Amino acid sequence: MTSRFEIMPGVIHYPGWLDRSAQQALLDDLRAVVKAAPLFVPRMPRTGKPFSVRMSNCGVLGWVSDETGYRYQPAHPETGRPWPAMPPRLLDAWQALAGYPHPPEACLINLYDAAAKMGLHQDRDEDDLDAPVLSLSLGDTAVFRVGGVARSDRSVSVKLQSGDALSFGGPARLAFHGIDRIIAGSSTLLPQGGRINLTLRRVTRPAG
Ligand code: MD6
Ligand code: FE
Repeated sequence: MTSRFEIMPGVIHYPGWLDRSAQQALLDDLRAVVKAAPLFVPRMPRTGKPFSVRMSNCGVLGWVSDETGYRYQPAHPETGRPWPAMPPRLLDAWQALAGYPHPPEACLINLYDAAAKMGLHQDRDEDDLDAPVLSLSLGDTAVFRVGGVARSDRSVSVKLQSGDALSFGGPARLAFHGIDRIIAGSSTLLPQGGRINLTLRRVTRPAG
């Protein structure tokens, strides 16, 4: 039985949801995913400024960002190949924690080095906002910040450690959030250090 902390209405933190062997197994799954769908550097809409994270995706859809905007698409932006299938382990996590009757369609994979951050943002590129976004963290601890639906709302920060899960939905589905910093050297999971964050999303509205 893992503990469950509701950080604010709709944001639920499950510290240590994956034990070390489950983290290792998931990492092995991800190595196969990025072999088929190599990490790429997303760019900001309009300016083309590169993100500080590298990313990839698995699932039937993947999130990409470049000069023309943010979007979901069925193929890798550089190889043109379909994204690899979502590993069953990720579907299991969704089943266990999302509380949503339809499967996720996209899993974003973000790789942070010690200097990477993620600015405050909302996840609003999905048509289905009834499903939560489910996040899993591997490797170095991150300082995650979450506020309200207005950028200026008060925010709180929580440390996400290797193996933690975070479900982000309901009244918080459009809350602003970001990663302030990575605590280098805080985990031994990734041989080169750094952090991987996975976010599972339902993108399209289910039929009916
Ligand atoms: C990260 N996470 O943890 C960035 N988005 O590296 C997110 O942007 C995020 O953790 C939506 C829901 C949960 C998240
Ligand atoms: Fe996000």
